[in-house]
Amino acid sequence: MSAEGHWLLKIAILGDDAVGKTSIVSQFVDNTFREDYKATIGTNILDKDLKFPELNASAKLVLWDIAGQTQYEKVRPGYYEGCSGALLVYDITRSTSFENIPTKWLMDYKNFVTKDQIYILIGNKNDLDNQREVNKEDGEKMAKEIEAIEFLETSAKFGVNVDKAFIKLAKEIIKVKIST
Ligand code: G3D
Ligand code: MG
Repeated sequence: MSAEGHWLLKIAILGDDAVGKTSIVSQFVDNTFREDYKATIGTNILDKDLKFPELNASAKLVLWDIAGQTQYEKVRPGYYEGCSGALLVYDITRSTSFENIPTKWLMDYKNFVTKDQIYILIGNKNDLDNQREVNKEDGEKMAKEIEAIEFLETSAKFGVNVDKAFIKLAKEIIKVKIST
């Protein structure tokens, strides 16, 4: 394999409780969506391999999915250690989850991860358009403001844009790592 080689990328999945973090990760890793919702206990760590022939590279994405009821303050430093990027997730049917992105999740990420600040903004549950509280335009606007590399609306339930989000994020991280 070339010098670009194989990358191990730790990705944090951040956002309020019940925005769909665990559902997004299981859709990406297992192509499944579970209706019988069991709150994540502690931190779920799952991985998935991706290939990027156009970059002559491959990656193992190690996905850290934290639970809301975890004593977040205690686990936080370890959670962010060695992180290469993040998915910042809100729920399009809950505006408070959107408002917490810059004030809580991004601030936290930036406090702990100083080196690699590559993240994507995700508006999840876009299959619930009739319950929508956050416009797509507002999502796009926030993504620009916080300098996210991309904004996507996803449906973890139907697998919409989920793979795309992880592939885009990983690819950007690798590009930056190759060039530095
Ligand atoms: P979390 O890990 O961020 O806490 P979960 O969130 O993945 O556990 O999801 C919280 C709830 O939202 C679950 O419903 C889950 O089924 C639902 N959900 C997640 N993603 C989507 C989506 O894209 N569309 C829809 N319609 N629902 C979604 P319950 O009812 O089990 O609490
Ligand atoms: Mg969860």
